[in-house]
Amino acid sequence: MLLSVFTKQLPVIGALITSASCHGFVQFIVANGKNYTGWDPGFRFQNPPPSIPGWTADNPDIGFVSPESFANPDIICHKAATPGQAYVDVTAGSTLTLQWFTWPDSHKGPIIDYLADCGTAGCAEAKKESLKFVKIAQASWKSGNDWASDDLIRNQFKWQVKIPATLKSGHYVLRHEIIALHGASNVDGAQAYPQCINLHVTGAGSKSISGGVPATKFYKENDPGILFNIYGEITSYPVPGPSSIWTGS
Ligand SMILES: *[C@@H]1O[C@H](CO)[C@@H](O)[C@H](O)[C@H]1NC(C)=O
Ligand SMILES: [Cu+2]
Repeated sequence: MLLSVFTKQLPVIGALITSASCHGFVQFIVANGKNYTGWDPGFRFQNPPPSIPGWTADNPDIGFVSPESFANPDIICHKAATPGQAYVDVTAGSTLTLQWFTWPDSHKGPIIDYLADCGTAGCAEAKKESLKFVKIAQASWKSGNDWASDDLIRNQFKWQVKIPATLKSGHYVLRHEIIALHGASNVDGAQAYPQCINLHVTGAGSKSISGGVPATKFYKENDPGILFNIYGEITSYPVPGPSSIWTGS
């Protein structure tokens, strides 16, 4: 399968993955009953890369973006990302499923979803620095040491995102992200795993996204939800990023 292609072609990188203990990426996206391919880090060895809705990223170690880079374009859609050339067709108001290729137990943290409107030009040529994102969903600490990431693992690495029913039809980038906090009690110890996917939203909605911000403005190294100790007794967790959720109402 995809991963075997990956290890067959580059055993050195395969070893690197093992030493980095293999974090994860969104391998499939299911919407309106169709199953689409996300960006697999192994696709970097295909020339040309496949035409898929998932944005490309330079992440051969299946790694993360560090808080040192939170003001850098790498935080937008992962390292050196370029736009996906296809779209996931999804009806406003429906729920799509993002299927991660594995996720480690240790990597506890929030799972956050954002949307940006690509405008009439569509997303395939989008300039990521110009995308203005709103948060559409967030899940984080639940109780004890149980986090949204544990829900993902319990659900066979599938995560569901509902597209707001009133969202007007058009082309959007879904920015789906897990922030792993296992090392986050140290400055620059948090790990962001953003994944971008192009959506073609259809339906009768009429609401445009408003109040979005560039992803380079989401987080800072010292935000209370970025510099956070998950090993003490937790009573609350301040989810990082924009404080409001865009619901389309
Ligand atoms: C999507 O397709 C892949 C590859 O065929 C499969 O492994 C995966 O289970 C499918 N996902 C869903 C939710 O149907
Ligand atoms: Cu990891």
